[in-house]
Amino acid sequence: MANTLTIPSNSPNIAILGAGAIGQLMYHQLCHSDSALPGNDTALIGRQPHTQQQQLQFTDHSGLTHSSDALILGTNDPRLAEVSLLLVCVKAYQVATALLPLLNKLSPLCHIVLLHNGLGPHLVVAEALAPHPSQGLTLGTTSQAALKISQWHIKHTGFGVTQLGYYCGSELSAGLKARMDGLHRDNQALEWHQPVLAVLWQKLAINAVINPLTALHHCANGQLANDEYWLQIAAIIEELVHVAKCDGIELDPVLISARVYQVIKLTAANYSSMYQDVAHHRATEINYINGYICQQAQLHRLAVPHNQQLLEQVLQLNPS
Ligand code: KPL
Repeated sequence: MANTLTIPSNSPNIAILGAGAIGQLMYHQLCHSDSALPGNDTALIGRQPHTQQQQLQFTDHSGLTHSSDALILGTNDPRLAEVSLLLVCVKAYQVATALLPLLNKLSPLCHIVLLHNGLGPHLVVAEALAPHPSQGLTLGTTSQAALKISQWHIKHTGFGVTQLGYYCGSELSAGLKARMDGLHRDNQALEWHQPVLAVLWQKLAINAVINPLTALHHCANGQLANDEYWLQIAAIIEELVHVAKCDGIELDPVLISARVYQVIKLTAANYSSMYQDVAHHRATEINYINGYICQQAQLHRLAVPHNQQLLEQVLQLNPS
């Protein structure tokens, strides 16, 4: 006898893969945005095969804590096939292992958004989506920050811009784009860029400077404004701009440098995600930040000794 699966009611329209600090932040922002529908159309996707209901806590920027009940979809839940928009908020090194096994469980019309530091996973995902052109891929990056207080309690610790742009396959529908615009709240900018890769290389420059240097020198972001780092920062940026150019992306080194120093200043008291990963003995995203620059440099037969050295030094601290 055939085993028919019935799709339970209250299927979410939007799902967030990755229930870390950024995944939960996106969840709270989408659920409480003006564009949110009555009833909850958003769920998180957990690591377990079974679905559960979970109480989440969110401490906002004014220190108020809100509680909400969230659906944590299991990886075997047939409601995955109803999801129209999948926001992938896992670390760069988890994208392939977390997302690829889910692809054949998703609707052929599902649109996927990658939101992580670094570059590289988009190439693997775009290749996996190539036989399914009705699915689409948007890439993005966020400078918002959140801290996990416990597994299901996060605190919003930093404002910042979220930048998104279409990459391949079917385009995001106007309705889903409007829903994503719900991330623009509490005066936080949400920008759409076309083409998107130039802004992702810009963010790569910020991470290629701040993340490894703070991890290696055990310091907060603000310390990198000191003169002693000036030459090294200039060299990292110069190499990155050269590689980007060979990849077809024109970046202005003066503007990139100004933006890097602006972020150093704006996040002076913060400890970068790589500093925190190293401090907690977790894998880092170095292979997708300075490692991606080295990988692309190799393709174009360019030497990038400063980025190469940072890659090797961080890998020595903490193999990733
Ligand atoms: O994105 C960041 C990170 O820590 O990963 C920056 C912008 C460097 C802020 O700390």
